[in-house]
Amino acid sequence: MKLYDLERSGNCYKIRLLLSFLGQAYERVPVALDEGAQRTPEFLRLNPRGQIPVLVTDEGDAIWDSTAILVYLARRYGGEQWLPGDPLGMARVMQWLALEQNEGRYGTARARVIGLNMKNSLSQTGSLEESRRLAEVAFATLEERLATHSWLAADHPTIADIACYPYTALFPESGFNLDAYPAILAWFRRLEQRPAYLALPRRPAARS
Ligand SMILES: N[C@@H](CCC(=O)N[C@@H](CS)C(=O)NCC(=O)O)C(=O)O
Repeated sequence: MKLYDLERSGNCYKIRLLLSFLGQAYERVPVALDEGAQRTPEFLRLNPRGQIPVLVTDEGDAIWDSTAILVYLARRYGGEQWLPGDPLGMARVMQWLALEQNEGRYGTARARVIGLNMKNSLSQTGSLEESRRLAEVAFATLEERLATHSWLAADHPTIADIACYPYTALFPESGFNLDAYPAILAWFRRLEQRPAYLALPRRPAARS
């Protein structure tokens, strides 16, 4: 397998974290976003959206979008653990993946990149106020579940936890802490204590 990625990308980190939990070997192909490598004709043949991560499977199939790649890896290598196959179990996971790609991406992740004054395609799509409002919806939804359960979608970690973890855990880098959400903070610690956990790609000047 080949993963087209970049160390600092939270979406790429989701894939690296699942691959680590699954114990799967893979080759990393760095994509220099700062140099526009995601817009070359060669890369656009892999992902017409011009985004990382992209996974090329052992059979040579290219899969783009972190959610799709998590689904593929979970079912291909993870049995029933990371993405249960029963209708309700699968739906329970998918609802958290939807939260991550909506309130997570346009709330938590965007509030962070705007707060850090990062100029990238995500930070240009909306305001800090709108992003923080959505981030609070994401945090309240996570906190409500985690106040009474250890994991988001089942009684064990799934790709729901892997998808929602990185941008939530990186959010304090933008200068706002998550102290109002003790269940979320306890969930970070549970995930971070698991064997084969991979450290988050924190910014050198990170505040927490
Ligand atoms: N929904 C996509 C978002 C992917 C995404 O935003 N990737 C960023 C890096 S974290 C990227 O490639 N940005 C390059 C650009 O937009 O030019 C996913 O989950 O994979």
